[in-house]
Amino acid sequence: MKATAVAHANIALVKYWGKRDEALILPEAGSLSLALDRLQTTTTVELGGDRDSFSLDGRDAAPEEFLRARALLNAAGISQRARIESRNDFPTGAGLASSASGFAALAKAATAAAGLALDDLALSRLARLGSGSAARSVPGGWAVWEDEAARQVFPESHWDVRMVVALCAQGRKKTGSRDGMRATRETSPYHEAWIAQCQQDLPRALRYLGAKDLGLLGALAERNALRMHADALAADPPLIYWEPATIGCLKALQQLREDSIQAFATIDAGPHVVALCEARDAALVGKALGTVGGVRDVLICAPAGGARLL
Ligand code: 2P0
Repeated sequence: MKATAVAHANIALVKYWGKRDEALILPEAGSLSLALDRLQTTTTVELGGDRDSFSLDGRDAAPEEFLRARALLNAAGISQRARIESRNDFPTGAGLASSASGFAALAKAATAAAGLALDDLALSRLARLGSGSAARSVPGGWAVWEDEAARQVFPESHWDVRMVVALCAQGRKKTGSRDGMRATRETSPYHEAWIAQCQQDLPRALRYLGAKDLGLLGALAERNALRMHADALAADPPLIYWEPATIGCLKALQQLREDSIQAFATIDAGPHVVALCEARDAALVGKALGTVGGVRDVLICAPAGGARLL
């Protein structure tokens, strides 16, 4: 009746920004991500007792998170009350995809606690009901999510790249991804073009990933992220997720490329910049981003696998 699971956050190179079904959490276009070793959530679920509880990093989870967790348990057919304890080893709610690792770990731990043996596809489908991007943290490695569940397209061992995370602000962002992508879809005049772009980008990105072509994959991922933000900036009211340090990091990566270091940016619905580079360049890239004004910390992450029980 009790189980603990670990899952890693993932960062998308072709991004998910728009739902075709709000209730079922189905994406308008496919996305591609990599799970990261140092962005990890550990969740324990104990069933039984007389009420639900959900603590996140030692505090009561927000009501919305609580409702999403209960909806996920209900969808798995778990009617017993649950005590959920979850810990992130990275900043929560700051645009570092903590909901992805969080709901993937919850799906894994809760179903194990209930004695249910779900395969990865069924587990991914379940995690998706907590948060769309959580579908990709279940299989881990390089994952594609297009419909009800995400699947791993290459294992974490496929390619020894790094993602260097530059933390460009502290604290929670003002507009979460769920509200942000809905507002963008409803009000940005560029949204249709954005979705068409993702439909072109995903098959190309998979080809470049298969060929381990960092120059092509990185450039595609950077364009994809900037176009997602162009779409969000065009919403009414506009969604400005960046801080000055975000621009500083983009410029620092441009300079590195002029100096023949291959490093490319992606940015989620928050201010932080994540740079994709070869393992051998990661320390240099980390140093360059660490000296940008306003950058608070730099985390060098390697590819990670899927959700697993401890
Ligand atoms: C992604 N993001 O592909 C994109 C890029 C943020 C920017 O997936 O409403 O928290 O729970 O499905 O999963 C974050 O969105 O949103 C996200 P819901 P979610 O990684």
